[in-house]
Amino acid sequence: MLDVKKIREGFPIFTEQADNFVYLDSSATTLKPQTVIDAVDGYYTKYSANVHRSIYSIGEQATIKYESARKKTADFLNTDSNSIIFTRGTTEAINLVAYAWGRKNLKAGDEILLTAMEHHSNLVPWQLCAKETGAVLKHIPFNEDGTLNLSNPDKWFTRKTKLVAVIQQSNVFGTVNPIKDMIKMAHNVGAVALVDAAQSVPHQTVDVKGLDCDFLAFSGHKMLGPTGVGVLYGKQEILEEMSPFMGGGEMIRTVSLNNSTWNDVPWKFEAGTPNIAQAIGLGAAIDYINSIGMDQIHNHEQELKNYALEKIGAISEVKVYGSAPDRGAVISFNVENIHPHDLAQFLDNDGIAIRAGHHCAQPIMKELGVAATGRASLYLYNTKADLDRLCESIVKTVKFMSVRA
Ligand code: C6P
Repeated sequence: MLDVKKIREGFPIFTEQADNFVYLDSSATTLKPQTVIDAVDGYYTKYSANVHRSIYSIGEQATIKYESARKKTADFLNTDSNSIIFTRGTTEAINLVAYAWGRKNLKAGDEILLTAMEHHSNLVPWQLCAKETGAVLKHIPFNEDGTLNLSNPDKWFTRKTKLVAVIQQSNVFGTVNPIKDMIKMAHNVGAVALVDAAQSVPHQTVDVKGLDCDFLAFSGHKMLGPTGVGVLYGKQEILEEMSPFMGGGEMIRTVSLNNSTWNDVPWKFEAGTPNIAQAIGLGAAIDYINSIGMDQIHNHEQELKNYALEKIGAISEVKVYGSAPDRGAVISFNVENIHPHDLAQFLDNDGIAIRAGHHCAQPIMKELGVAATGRASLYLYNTKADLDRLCESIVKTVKFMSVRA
């Protein structure tokens, strides 16, 4: 059992905000513990120098801390440091692959296999790539319960499939997809497999060696870290073969007026002064998660999710989207006759933050036949009392709206 009271004491926002503050939007971004804020602040106040170039003490200190954040990230994913590229976030990590791998390796007629439940960040980069290369996009559909329809894998995984890019945990349904099986199916047809792990790495143990994925992307700010830092994991032999994504300082070995040679992986993909403070903050976030224990966090979230589904499901005016047996603590729902934006506004009046909108997954909304949904997403600092407050406020809003109708 997590000591949530103690955990909340380590998050200054709970002191700064009013007593009735309930945060249920961790899929968008998480709150930050003091240890992460201190790590970022410590870089700026104590050793604010550039990395990999400064031959003086604070420059060396900054380099050591930056590279040690890479090592922590690598250990967290069960891999080696040279497979970890710091990016600005999941979006940039996927774009890096679409530009630096996709444009070099895909040609007309090749198939890029995605799913119909991808976030825009794992759709749009491939649309751009397909337009330029002539590759064809295919999308595995989802069932009514929010699980992928994998009943006919041979239809999707073919000799033409060259890249499979799949979300590990849906940011709308919470569904945890059978990613390991899908990576195997991708490899069986000779395709490369990318995992969008933006919503999974913060909530469950992810072992890239065990999964055998070729690429995996996630964001620091969704796992207690700062904004402006994310990670692309790539198998080293694939990264070595790839051309750089962006050109500039850091990523070069030699430059002449007309030609350049490249730095080693992973620095080949980190052009310009990197996001030093943010990467160090991500390292502190990983320390924090390790100190609590990922299994404990996961179990706590699962317990809250079951409680939430039971309580929200008991409100007759509420429709919950998705009922996959294996799902994370993300619950999308609508309330009869109330637009989700109105609902979010009413909940905000009670101090409760949920997200309302299309969640950057417009194709899912289209399939569900709705413009938007409300969404409650949970993390280690949430409690059953938060969910009681959510349900009370929904019921109050339903009553208020029905009196006015
Ligand atoms: N989803 C949500 O509220 P960035 O913006 O690059 O840090 O993450 C993009 C992203 C990619 N994949 C998935 C599965 C995601 O959930 C997200 C971000 C947020 O659901 C903001 S739209």
